[in-house]
Amino acid sequence: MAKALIDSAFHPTEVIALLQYNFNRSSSSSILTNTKKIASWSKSKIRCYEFLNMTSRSFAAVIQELNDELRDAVCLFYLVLRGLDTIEDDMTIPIEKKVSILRSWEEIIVTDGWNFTENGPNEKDRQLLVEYPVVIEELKNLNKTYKEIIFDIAKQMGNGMADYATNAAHNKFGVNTVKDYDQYCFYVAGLVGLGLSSLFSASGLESPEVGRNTKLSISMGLFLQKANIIRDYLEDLDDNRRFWPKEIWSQYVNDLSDLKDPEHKKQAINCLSRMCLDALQRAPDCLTYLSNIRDQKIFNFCAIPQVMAIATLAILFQNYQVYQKNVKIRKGETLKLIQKATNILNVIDIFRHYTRVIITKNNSRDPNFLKISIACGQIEQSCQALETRYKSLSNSKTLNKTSEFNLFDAQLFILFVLLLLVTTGWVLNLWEIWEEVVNHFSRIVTNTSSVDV
Ligand code: D9A
Repeated sequence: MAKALIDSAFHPTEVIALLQYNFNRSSSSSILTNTKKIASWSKSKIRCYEFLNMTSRSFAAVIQELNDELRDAVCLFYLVLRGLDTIEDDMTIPIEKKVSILRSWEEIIVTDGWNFTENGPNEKDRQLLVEYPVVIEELKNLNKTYKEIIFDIAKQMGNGMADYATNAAHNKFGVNTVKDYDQYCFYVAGLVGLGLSSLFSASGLESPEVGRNTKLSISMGLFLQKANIIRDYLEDLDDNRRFWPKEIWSQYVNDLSDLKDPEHKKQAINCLSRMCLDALQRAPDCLTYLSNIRDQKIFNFCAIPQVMAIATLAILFQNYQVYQKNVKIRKGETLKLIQKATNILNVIDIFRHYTRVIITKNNSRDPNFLKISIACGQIEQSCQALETRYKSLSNSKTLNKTSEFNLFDAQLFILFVLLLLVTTGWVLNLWEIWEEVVNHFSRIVTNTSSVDV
């Protein structure tokens, strides 16, 4: 908390968000503290939610806000994916074994009592796989439609991951072409978007259209995954994972690892721009997707990761530190984004803001300068079009935009300075009155003393 406050010291609105967050923390974000609600829950269901809460707290919190039925489906979908990820990620599992598990994931998740205890001790979700029978048990309780969606995605993702795990060239040299990069991201993230959209439509809370528009759903996953892959360059390279496609980095350096070499600084920045450009091209689809969402809880769940991704891209862009350390958005900024991302107009504002940050950082000497300008222009255009459509639609109805005070840092700063001026003026004024009083009395004293003399 103290570090977060110091990081945000020059951003008063973030300080406020941090303080609010710490105030409200006692009214916890986990559903497990709602004893009335979970009184009837089975042990395995409670354990599933415990596992969910062991992952990111803020993300787990928005999942738990979803409507009850959908919430269970999304929670289990998340744990099914997390299990798969934990197998794929673990470099200590022999390849044949890994591939056989990945390929049979669809059967595994309906096999009573299946668990896996051979993860390396450093695998952070090791315990989930040790206790996997709780997930398998709870999957049985979902309705048929949800189950079918989850099994179908599990099957495709497991097979896609297995293809990559057995691809010798991929293991040695990493992702090759931009097309391969898109395909890899499709397996690990695009499919998640597809699965979730199908679950939303199946719940009846969203129209069938949300599930049918596959391009938009895939972009939702790709945008998040690509922002992560750019951010995690250093961490992934240290673990010998190479997700940046050779087709891109080979235009700048001879080996992916050369990018972090200070002697290639200029090339590294240009390569980073090219990677950001690739990710930014997904942003208009994400905005369109979000504009089609009707349910408030689903909206929050979908919008928060997206606004974090655009904010992340904005600080990564033209930032050489990507090659030196783990660059992250400030905790205060994150909280502010979470608070604000509750309706499409606010989300449009946020995307506009960070797009402008990127435009300001864009460098005319960068080989991708023009393409980046165009990509940003397209995001702004989507913002404009969706805003117009939304405003004319809700003109007659009550506008859903929260009429909360939205002070900017600059405005707050000015307010602060004014306050300072007023108080100093007041203090000085008091001081003058005080001086006068003192003068007055001293004159009386001197007068009386002169009379005495
Ligand atoms: C998501 Cl069920 C993810 N991934 C995320 C998180 O958001 C997406 C994994 C499993 C599920 C959902 C997500 C959320 C809402 C709607 C979505 C969607 O599509 C319509 O997925 C596309 O990152 C992982 C993939 C990108 C691989 C899909 C958000 C999340 N954030 C992390 C922050 C981080 O940096 O990883 O997990 C966190 O809060 O810890």
